[in-house]
Amino acid sequence: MNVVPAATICAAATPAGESALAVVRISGEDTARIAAELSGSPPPPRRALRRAYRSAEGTEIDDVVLTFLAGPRSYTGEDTLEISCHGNPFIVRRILEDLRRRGCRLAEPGEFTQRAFLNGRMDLTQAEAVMDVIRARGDRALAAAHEQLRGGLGRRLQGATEELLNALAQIEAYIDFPDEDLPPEDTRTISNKIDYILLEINRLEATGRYGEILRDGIRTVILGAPNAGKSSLLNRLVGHERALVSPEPGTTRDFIEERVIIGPHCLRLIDTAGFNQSPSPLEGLGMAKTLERGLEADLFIVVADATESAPPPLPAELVDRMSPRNTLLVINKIDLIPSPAVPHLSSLEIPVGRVSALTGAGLEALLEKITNICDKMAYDPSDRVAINARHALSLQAAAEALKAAQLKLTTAAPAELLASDLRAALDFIGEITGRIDNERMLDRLFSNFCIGK
Ligand SMILES: Nc1nc2c(ncn2[C@@H]2O[C@H](COP(=O)(O)OP(=O)(O)OP(=O)(O)O)[C@@H](O)[C@H]2O)c(=O)[nH]1
Ligand SMILES: [Mg+2]
Repeated sequence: MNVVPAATICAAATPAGESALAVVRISGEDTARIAAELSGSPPPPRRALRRAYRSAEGTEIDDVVLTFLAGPRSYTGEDTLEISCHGNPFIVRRILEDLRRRGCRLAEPGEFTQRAFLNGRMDLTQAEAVMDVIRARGDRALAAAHEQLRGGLGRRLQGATEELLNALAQIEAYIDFPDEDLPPEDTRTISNKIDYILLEINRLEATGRYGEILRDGIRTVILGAPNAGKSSLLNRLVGHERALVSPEPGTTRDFIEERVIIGPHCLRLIDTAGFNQSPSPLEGLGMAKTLERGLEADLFIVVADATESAPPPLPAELVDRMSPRNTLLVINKIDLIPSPAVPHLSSLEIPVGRVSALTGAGLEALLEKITNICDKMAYDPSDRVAINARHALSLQAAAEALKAAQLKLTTAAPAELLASDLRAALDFIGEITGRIDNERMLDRLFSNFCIGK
């Protein structure tokens, strides 16, 4: 691997604020020199050295641990130095100032990872997975992020890429003879290859819905009649008094959102305004927002009041979207009526939970029921990958190019036009792993990273 000498960058790798430790990282061509200056002699790689950190002017800044990693066996592929100091933002600032005086410049967001990508330490999907690992909330999200970090998506795309290259090679042979048609057996094998790639693209595209759920959490709306105990249930699930609760119907007007981990899943719980038969104008606004949220929800938790016999008054648009796979009916206030009747919600068999949001009775069983539904809708680790929106766009474009190629095969179009469709598909797939570089896309992608990563 060829690592191009690059300016030496420095940044705090840990967040600002007081903490036990903070880490400052340096990477680039002057790192070995700076590491030697700080430790008193050229440092042995991969060894933790305890030193007094003295600024270039000789002021003692902190007692630190230096770890030198020689390129290419480092995160960025370049010589890298990690400085662990006390977690004091003032110390971190002084160290960064000193490093700048020694020839470093402050890193841009994501620049360490960008270098790792540019130096061939990881492909683009792995670089994106770094952010997914940092942001993962919940075991499933973490499993998917780690799989992608290990190169799982890149490997899946490798198969499709090789098939495409084979098909292209088969066609190239005919490009130089424009008068000759592709023989029928070649047309058939190329068409089969394209079908196979389209199938693989379809499979990958299907994992996109997991991607969103994993990265943002399962959008869960809590619905029901006013006063059913929706906000009380939200508070129980998040474990603190997040939403206002009162005996007055119509307490919640605006929706309230809170993330919560249930089993291996991360849920974005959204408490909403109750649906009321004859709302005031303000309640009407709240209900319109509830409907809007409901239409884009992944999971519905419908709260029914055990003391009410009428079914929860929900708009038909929402009931139509409800099924046993995405809805849980929760009968609340079982402290008042221990064996309540189950109200009719939908013609489908919706699973039912019974709780008292007031006393907490039935909460464990309810959490289990929520987990069971989420297990089926969330990323299944056996799928190995869960693509993101950027990957989906490139896959879609690749599929379109491949379909255009299929059409050309059926109309016996010139081999050259066919080849150009396949090359386009290859480029779109290459965009995903970063084999095809597109500077603007790279800048946009890495600017989403934190500084120091
Ligand atoms: N006995 C009993 N009371 C409950 C229970 N859950 C909620 N309540 C009471 O029911 C009333 C309404 O509770 P909220 O949680 O505000 O109900 P909500 O569905 O959010 O109501 P709106 O926001 O007005 O639509 C409050 O007085 C709660 O204390 C329960 O399990 N048992
Ligand atoms: Mg409420």
